[in-house]
Amino acid sequence: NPEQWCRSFCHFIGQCLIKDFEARPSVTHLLEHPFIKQAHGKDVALPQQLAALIQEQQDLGFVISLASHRHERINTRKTLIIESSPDDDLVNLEFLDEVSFILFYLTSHLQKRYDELQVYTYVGDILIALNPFQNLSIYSPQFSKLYHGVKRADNPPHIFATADAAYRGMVTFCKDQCIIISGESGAGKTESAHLIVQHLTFLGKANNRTLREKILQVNPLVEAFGNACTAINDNSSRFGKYLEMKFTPTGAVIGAKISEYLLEKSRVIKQATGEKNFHIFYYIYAGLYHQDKLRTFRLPSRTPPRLGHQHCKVMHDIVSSKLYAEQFDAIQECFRNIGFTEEEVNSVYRILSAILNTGNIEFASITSQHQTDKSEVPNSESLDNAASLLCIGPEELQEALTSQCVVTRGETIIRTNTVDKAADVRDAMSKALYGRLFSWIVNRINTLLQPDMNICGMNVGILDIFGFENFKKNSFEQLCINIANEQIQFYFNQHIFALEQVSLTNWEVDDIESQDRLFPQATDQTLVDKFEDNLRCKYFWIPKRVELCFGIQHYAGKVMYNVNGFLEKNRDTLPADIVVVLRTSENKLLQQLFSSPLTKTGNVMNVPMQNKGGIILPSRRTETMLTHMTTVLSSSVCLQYSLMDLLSKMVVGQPHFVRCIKPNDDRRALRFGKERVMVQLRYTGILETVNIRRQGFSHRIPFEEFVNRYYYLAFRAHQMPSTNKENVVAILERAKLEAWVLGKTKVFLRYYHVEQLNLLLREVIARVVVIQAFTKGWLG
Ligand code: AOV
Ligand code: MG
Repeated sequence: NPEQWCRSFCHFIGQCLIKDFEARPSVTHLLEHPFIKQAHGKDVALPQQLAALIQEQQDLGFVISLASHRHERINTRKTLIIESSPDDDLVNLEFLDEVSFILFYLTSHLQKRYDELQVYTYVGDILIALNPFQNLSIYSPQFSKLYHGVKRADNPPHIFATADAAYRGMVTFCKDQCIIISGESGAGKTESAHLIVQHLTFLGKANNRTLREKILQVNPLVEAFGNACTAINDNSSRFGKYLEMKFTPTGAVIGAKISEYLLEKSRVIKQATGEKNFHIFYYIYAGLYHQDKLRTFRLPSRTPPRLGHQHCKVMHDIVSSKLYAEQFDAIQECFRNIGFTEEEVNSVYRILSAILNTGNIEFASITSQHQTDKSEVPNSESLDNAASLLCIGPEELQEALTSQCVVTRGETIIRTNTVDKAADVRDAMSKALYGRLFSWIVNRINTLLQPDMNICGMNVGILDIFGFENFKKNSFEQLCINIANEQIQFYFNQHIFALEQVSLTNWEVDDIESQDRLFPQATDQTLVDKFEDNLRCKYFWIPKRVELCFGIQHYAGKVMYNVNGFLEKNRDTLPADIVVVLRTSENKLLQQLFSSPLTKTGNVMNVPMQNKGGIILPSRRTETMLTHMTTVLSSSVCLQYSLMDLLSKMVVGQPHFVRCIKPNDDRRALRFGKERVMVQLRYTGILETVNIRRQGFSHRIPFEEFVNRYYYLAFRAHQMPSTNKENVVAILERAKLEAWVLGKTKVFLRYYHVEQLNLLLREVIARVVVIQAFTKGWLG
């Protein structure tokens, strides 16, 4: 059988070449290989097909991909295949042994699918999503219908199928679910999150159309404020977002709630070259310009510096861009639909305009005989504008910017600010205004979309955070972002590879009081010194020749960080004088923003995800970066923010994973960078995942829980069988499942067992409902 021969031949080559493989042998190399020579020598003719292929192709990947020829499929580059195949699931592939070889094989497999526009692939119950970088026609309502409540294997893989599984899980078991989307910057997390919300609103049959529209507008609204154009992604999320959709026990959608995590506020005052401020600033500037309202909002007709670098050009781009003005209209529509009052929206615009004006306030030093460290605002136009928009007195604002009250031993002393210090206070004020405004919008949305308190609901949560980043210059923001990603990867590992350990009791809270550990006298240099003295870890190093830098080997790659401004960014303080003056505002919204107690982050307290002083560490020391990272940071800089708070909240829900992969860095459609994909597959641990999904028992369910969940399958509703081993077996046999294992207290199941059981259960329940409805009608 030539095909079989071909397969074992490839397998054998693979085995032989594993070692050379890292060096990426060329075709000539390959033909030179002793094994092939030997094969020729023995007159073993290479199958023509294979020989031709080796000649033709420039790398080993194609030899390997030959092995997957058994699923010969027509190349339907333009037409979409609505038909499932064994290729859909990596678990069905053969040759899973040596790491590099297999990774290459998997990559080739994904490439083949990508070329056919099959961007989704399963690894068991985990979804891999390749970014298509073009619009696909597979997200219409017809597709939502196609993926509604059917067996997963009936359709090709799809993000809707993952949303459907989460929804089914929630309705069938009355258990909260969460969908965790990961991947590097620009991989497609945010788009995936939108698609999931779209499908869930479809499934949740929002009876009133308004609620459905409201929910669909939550993401665009918060993203206008929290996303921005970066060097990697034009619509990059600059905050982490956990969106919970709330449902009734029967699965009707009744509301939503968002939690925000760690907004990159520093972007308000400064952006790296080629990057932009948050979208909303451009939207309102263009929108108000076209409505001829710049003056009403006291916006200067020359571009405020916070919108970009080269003023004239940027100015021209903003006002001539139809897109920005359209987005402005869309955002206004979102505000209105979700239920914000006109007064509130107006206040939001005033605060945004005030932030832009604040950026134009400049300081000059006053040198008198006695004092040299005093500053003033020589041109008061911007200051007056900002004060007027914020409804506060301009003198009071100037005073708060240029001086500070210090209370020592019961006495109040006024200290003047230098020019630099005044500029810092100005920037801290802008950041605080924006951060609090953002939190307020999020909280307001939550109030407006809160379900009726009397309904005891369940939810599906969707986690979409900023992806792993590695720029030419990386700072504190990148460190926070990359650590958050380490934490998600860690959570994934915990869940997939050590499922039985994931319970809150196995986690210990390490009481690191971050506030106490801040060193008041520290500078950026002492920070590096501290790192150097305290860190002996192979994942961390300080380069010899570059000053104020350190490097970290993250799970997703090496990143060099520049320590400039690290400590200040971590402290993120807002002078009390500013709070005092902002509290005098006559604007209701502004009063609200600054009435709640201050936190270190300058954000409003009731944001649930800010770290409450503790970082959760896994009790068992693992080899993952995370453990090292938390140690690195807690012993030195003490990062204030931990995503683990959020994750620990989520472990109570059943997780579903979506792993987004970026096929190229040029954002080009249909371009598959083999090397790029392979690296991502490697660091996300895809191979281990394939293996564990293939061999392992992904679900370990205690007998009691199992019987309570599935007794309908083998017993009558009123029977209430006892929750023992025998009844577990009875149910498993009735469901005709094979290859399960019984432990002392738990039954060990593979991921597809659970899928089958759930499907059967749904059918039984559906029958019961029909019978009930029938008898009801008959009786009544
Ligand atoms: P990210 O959320 O993972 O990056 P996005 O979801 O913003 O990435 O995706 C980046 C871009 O890829 C989008 O703007 C789209 O142009 C394209 N894209 C992604 N998914 C799809 C899809 N399913 N169909 C069509 N185009 C898509 V970051 O937020 O930067 O980590 O911080
Ligand atoms: Mg995003």
